[in-house]
Amino acid sequence: MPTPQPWFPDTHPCWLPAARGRHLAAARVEVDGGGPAGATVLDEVASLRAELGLGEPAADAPRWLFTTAGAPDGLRPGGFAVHHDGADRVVRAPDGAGLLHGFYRALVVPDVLDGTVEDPAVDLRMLDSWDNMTADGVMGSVERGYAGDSVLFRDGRVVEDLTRVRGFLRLMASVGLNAWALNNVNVHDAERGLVDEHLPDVARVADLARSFGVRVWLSVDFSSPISLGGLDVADPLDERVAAFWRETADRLYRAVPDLGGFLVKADSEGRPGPHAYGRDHADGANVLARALAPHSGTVLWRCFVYDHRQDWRDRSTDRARAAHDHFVPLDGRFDDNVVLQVKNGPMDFQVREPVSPLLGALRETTTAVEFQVTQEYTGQQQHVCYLAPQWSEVLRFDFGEGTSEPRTVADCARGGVVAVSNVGDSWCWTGHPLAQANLFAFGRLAWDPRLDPDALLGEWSRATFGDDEELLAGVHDVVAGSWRTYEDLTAPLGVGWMVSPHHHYGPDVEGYEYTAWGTYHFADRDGVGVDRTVATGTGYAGQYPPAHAARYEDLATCPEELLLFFHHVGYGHRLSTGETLVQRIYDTHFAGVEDVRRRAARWEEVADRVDERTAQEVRTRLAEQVRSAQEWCDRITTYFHRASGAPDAHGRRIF
Ligand code: GCW
Repeated sequence: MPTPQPWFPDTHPCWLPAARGRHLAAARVEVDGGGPAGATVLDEVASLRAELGLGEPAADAPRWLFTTAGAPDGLRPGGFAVHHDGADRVVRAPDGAGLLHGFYRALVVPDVLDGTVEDPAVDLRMLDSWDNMTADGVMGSVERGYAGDSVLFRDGRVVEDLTRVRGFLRLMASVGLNAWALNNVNVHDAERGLVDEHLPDVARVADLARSFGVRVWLSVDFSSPISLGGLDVADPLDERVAAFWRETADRLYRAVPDLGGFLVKADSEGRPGPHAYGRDHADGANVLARALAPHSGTVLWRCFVYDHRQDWRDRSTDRARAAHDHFVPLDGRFDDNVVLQVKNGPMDFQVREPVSPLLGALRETTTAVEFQVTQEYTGQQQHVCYLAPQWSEVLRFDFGEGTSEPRTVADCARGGVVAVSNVGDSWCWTGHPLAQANLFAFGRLAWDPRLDPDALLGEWSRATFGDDEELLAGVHDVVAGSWRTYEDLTAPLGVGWMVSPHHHYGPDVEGYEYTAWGTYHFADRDGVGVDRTVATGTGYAGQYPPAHAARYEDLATCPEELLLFFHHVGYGHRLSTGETLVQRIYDTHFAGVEDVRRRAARWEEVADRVDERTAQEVRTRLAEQVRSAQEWCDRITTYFHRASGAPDAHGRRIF
């Protein structure tokens, strides 16, 4: 008999409230096959019944059969098909993960239609936790985490009670995610031991993850051969180093036979890597890949490589170019089980960036795209900022435009769709209750990049808040379009980084201007923006295929939302809508504040329709969002007013 898992009494159920599962709880549910993940379906049903106070179903209740027998040909792992047979339902899948995905689909969308076939677009759908085993005074135990501390680690070890971990895995599985990197890509002393002294704990987590159709990955430190192996080098071409990695992999796979593999941040922001030995990223990735290959493991090698000790006086170096410059020459040199993990943009998860040209440039190397669900640069779960429209835009971006071969980012990223998690041990999992929408939508888009972000918002809110149409309309008005609002307030026309250094919350127009990070906007008395053209600038625009390169190169055809990313533009320059550049900057900021006020007021119209705690947590954060929006507006309008001397056409208050 399955053990009813207590729901997590003190936590928010997210988009999986038991009340939505009455049809499943009241049914005769049978599971045929599917191993541990199949068995979880029965656990879930038992939990639903326990929570809803329902006993065993009546003998003539409708039947839900979950079976791995007779799945349609061609369904990918994790996929499922639903068939109606009178009042009975049959969910067929090739594996247990598929059964579980079908179950959760029926929980989120209770009237799942006859003939539904859901097939994931890509095999690797992953969350990367930036969780550390110990907390620091600044960020707690999650780097760039805004939802409390790690659900997995505490006081230097994996937590004993995995209840919250289970809840997290449930959220993942319910939106079709199937891979989880347990620890931060910045691997510190404590986490090195995950491949070693903490391995039994990793195995414990992997067992649990397996029952949710999720495989686990470990972030490893490239210098482990020194710190753990007692060698004097970590040179990837040194046979002793290769042996260290082989032994490490062998040990790991004895404990976790289905380990996904390694996630690696190397030669990036000071992390160790192959460059120290005069080797390149292919050498570095391949030594790990060869250790993992006998176990069918994969190396996810991050391409977030740039000079973080740049001299701001040096106008010839452009951080945006770096990933493409480093990795394109290596195309073809990576082993088959290496996947290059590329951030969605060339800089770093800004609210607006062009799509990373590297995503379309690697023809002989498997590529994965990496997004950031945690809102490091997008309001840190204090602001409502629904990011699915951004991810959707990236996934649909077509490198093949102007040619006969469509090549969207979703087509190119065959190696996986990955994101940095926004989850912590906060009451509602994501700090801001409405940030749950981002986690939900990320999973769904990884599953099917063609899904419409607005439809996903509707799907999420209905599952979370129920069928109260007035409430749903209110939630929609508070959340929809909030990405654009954050952009309007913080990143005019594609210029980024006007943010407080280090913690990245709130405005500081010149905070990054004279630093070593390669993050400049070059505002002066005449204009603002970075000339990245081939003709007169850094040449970054030339990293795109011809149709895109030409469009970005020309001030007249460059999309306005990216104008200042590609061009240094005079304040008096007339935009398509007729106003000057500086007037647009004023207008979007004043409008942004109004927009945030409207969202806060809209919440008050529906807040009494949700539970008290959610109402209050959202209210508090919206108040902070209003304050913060005003701060952004005041600082940026004032800065550009002082720089340009141009009056606001509408005579509004600038300081
Ligand atoms: O966005 C930046 C963050 C770092 C992070 C880094 C990365 C994990 O500011 O905190 O480190 O990117 O992606 O590696």
